Amino acid sequence: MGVLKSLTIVAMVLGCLCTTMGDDPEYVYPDDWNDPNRDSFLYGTFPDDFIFSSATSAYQIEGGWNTDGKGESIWDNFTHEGGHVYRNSNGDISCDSYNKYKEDVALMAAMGLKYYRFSIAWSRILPQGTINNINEAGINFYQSLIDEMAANGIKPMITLYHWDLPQALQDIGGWDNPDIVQHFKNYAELCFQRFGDRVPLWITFNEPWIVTLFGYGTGQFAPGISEIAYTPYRVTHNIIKSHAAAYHAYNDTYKPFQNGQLGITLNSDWSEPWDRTNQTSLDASDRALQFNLGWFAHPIFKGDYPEIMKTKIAKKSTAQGLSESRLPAFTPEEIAYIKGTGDFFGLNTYTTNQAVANVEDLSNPPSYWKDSDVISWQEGSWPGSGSGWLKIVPWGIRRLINWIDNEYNVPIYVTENGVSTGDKYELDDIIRQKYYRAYINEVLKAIVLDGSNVKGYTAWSLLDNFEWGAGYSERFGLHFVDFNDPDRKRLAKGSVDVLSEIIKNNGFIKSDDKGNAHVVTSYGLAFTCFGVLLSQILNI
Ligand code: PNW
Repeated sequence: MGVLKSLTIVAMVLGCLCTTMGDDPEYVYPDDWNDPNRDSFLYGTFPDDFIFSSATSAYQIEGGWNTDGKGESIWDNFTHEGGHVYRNSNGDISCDSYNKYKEDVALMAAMGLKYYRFSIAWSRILPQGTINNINEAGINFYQSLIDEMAANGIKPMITLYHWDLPQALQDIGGWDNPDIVQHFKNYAELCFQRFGDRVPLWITFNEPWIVTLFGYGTGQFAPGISEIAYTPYRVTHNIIKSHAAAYHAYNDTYKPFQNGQLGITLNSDWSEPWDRTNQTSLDASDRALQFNLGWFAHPIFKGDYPEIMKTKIAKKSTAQGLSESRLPAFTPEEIAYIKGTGDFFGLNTYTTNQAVANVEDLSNPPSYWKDSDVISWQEGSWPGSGSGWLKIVPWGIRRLINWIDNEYNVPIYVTENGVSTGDKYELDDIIRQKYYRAYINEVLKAIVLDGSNVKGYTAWSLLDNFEWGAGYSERFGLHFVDFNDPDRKRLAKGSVDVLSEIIKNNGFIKSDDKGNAHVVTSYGLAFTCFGVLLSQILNI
């Protein structure tokens, strides 16, 4: 009798527990993040004109590195040189999208995507980088891709520069030579002329912060130059001028009849103040963002570099015995020319850091890394991914969007967001499925709860691909690609279903989760009934 009595009580307790669980707020990361105010799931939909997209870049997926008249790029040169990339992998073939682009478009169509973000390989259409030698075969490739997309109702969001500078231009100094401004403008105009009638969204640069720091500062990425105190500031100066030149060309000559929008894509982690009750901590977080996003966005959206960069770098340069600041100055004419040259803010973001103030460091040798006087780190306990730098912190994207919205007040497109898993065959990519649901939900909160002006969300990436210095060892794809298969077969991962469902519903509809809640609730009811029944029989 004692056993039966306890069984009854257990059944009733379990029943009540399960029934209430069904109504609990949903957590996508229940074990790691459990702050209901911040982390509870939000059901709801995106604005009607919200854009869902998926992204790739030319060097990472196309292959065909020297096919049909394509010129060499700095990434061809850098990978072929050897010693820079994990296992000395390269993008010679990669996903072979140069030949398989129709399959790629079919994958997008199957997901219900209406936009696709890809980049043009500058040296495919201008093999030497300069306008005097146009490779029509390269132009035809992108025309065919856009045709195929149009046939499937998919519109292009085109990045002009996703890191693959023609080697011939690197040979004359690349982004460190001010002549690059005119070369970039010529290349951009060619793209506007040939493709612009069908392109609603143009992005001049992808992540110039990575270009200038990894390409010219640390040398981890092509062209492999490592000088961290002066060169990144000079290179950024030229990149910003190049962006502005392309914007004006588009705005004056093409936009009036092509009606597209042109912006730039900047990358940043959210910088969480270590102590939100401490002003020094709050300032450090803001400084980290100013030295990263503000470096590019302030000149473009507000005019000139952020005040904090100008004062800090000038003061340090003097202390370091220099006669002028390492941060170059724009003339008043340049400031006026650059200010306002963005129709939107493209944001690539993946993760979050914590920030705390460092003591002011005026010492030699100078370095970009010392200039902001911020110490950043990630908590070891935060959930990880296939990339060492990428910890999964869903709430960070919402805070970052709010920061950008407050700071610049321009339309924001999330142009990249996603997560890597390691190099193994895996189609049920639970980490990525949870990541997309959680991060996209935080974007929804930024719009619905905070009123941020976010116009679109882009998942990185459509395919597993060449992940720069990590080669093929980190997989970001919604689709698995077998790089040992000469046919480079693509297989949909589970995250394809998750994203397709979000796209179909234009957000998160409660009923699509009723399945789970119902199961739990009905288990609960069953337990309760069983308990009640037992108690009746036993007359307890
Ligand atoms: C972005 N990091 O790059 C790029 O735009 C993509 O081409 C790339 O594949 C994607 O993010 C995933 O990494 C980054 O080391 C590359 O911190 C490296 C870093 C961050 C972003």
